[in-house]
Amino acid sequence: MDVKAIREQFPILNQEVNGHPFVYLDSSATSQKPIQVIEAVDTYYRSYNSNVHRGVHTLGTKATTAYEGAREKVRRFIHASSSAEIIFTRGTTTAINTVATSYARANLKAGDEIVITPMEHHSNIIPWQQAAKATGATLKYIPLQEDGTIRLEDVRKTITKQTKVVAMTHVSNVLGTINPIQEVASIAHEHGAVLLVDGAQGAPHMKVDVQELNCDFYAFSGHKMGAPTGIGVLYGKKELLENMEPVEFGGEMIDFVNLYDSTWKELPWKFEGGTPIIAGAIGLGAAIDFLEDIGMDNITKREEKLAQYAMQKMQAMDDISIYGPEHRAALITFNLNDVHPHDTATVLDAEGIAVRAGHHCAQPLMRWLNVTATARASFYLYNTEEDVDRLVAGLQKTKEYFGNGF
Ligand code: 7TS
Repeated sequence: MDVKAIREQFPILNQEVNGHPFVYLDSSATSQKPIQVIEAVDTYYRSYNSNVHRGVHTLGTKATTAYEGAREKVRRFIHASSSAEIIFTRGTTTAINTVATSYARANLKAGDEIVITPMEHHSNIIPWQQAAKATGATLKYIPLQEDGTIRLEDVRKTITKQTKVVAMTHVSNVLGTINPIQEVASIAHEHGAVLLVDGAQGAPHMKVDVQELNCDFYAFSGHKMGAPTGIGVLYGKKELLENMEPVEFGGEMIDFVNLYDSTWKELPWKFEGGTPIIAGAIGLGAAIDFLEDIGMDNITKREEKLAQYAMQKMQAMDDISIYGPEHRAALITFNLNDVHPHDTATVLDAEGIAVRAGHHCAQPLMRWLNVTATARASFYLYNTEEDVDRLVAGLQKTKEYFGNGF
């Protein structure tokens, strides 16, 4: 993988921030966008902007072909068996809410259980809290090991015959833990439960084969994989989606509308009420082409190497706490002891280095870690060893700046 050539595709990286060459280490929040994606969106607006699935005019047909073509690219990207199983959403959050509203509320009753983990992003906790409140179901948690992983024996103990839904992140946005989705899917299915996977931090970084994982739902966001904000995907097994009610009603999603009742279009359109996210979907299609040209396995290997390099360098520092397991995705959540993470992020920003500080939308996990906030450096295919060296130098500077206590 030629990282230099890849970096040239990301114009935003080629700038100075606060007088220093820019280092972007916040891709878990949102990734930067390659020129191919920017141009695909630009071309749509400049030359064939039209609504989709309507009339017969030439530009409208071209827009429809591009929009539906993007759906087919997503299908191929996650190895779904049919494009009817690919629903465009606003992002991971909307995708999870769709399942928690439509599937869960129709299928759960008092006494049933929803099983999740304490490492979930708020987007994969709150929709289930709300579904539990609405249905009388109980929300249960698979315990975490000290290193921030889960054990399959605990998964087996937590999931019971009462469990109807298991929802779990593919990759933790804080710990970098990669969960054993295929095994969890088997355990869920043995008990008659469905498994929803939050793929927000999975799909951008590794090959996803939803048939091999055998998950029932897989949710992810385009903006974390080079595409624009405002576009995401809900994958669902056809037989489940077919039996689910839409959550948004209006134009686009209907078949016949009578005065007092209506019928829905077939999959996937019954879940896409209103004018869809046309430019976003076209941008996502371009992002998938870009990632597939490089190869998802190459991206994963490269990120593993970079994560190892960063871990070695950061573990060698004094007065640093690093959270999460040794084997991890390409992100490192940490605290410099005695320095507030917002201070760390501010000093790094003055050095032109962007990291995230805060609770990372995972307050229950912060409580489990016994911290209120952390700093996080997260990597993507355009990051280099030099970026890691700049981060480490910036952290040394932070320690000098906040000298006391070291
Ligand atoms: N699930 C996980 C695991 C995430 O990391 C995120 C976003 C979401 C769900 C929500 O995605 P959205 O596109 O619907 O907002 N994570 C982060 C993050 O780690 N920092 O900023 C956003």
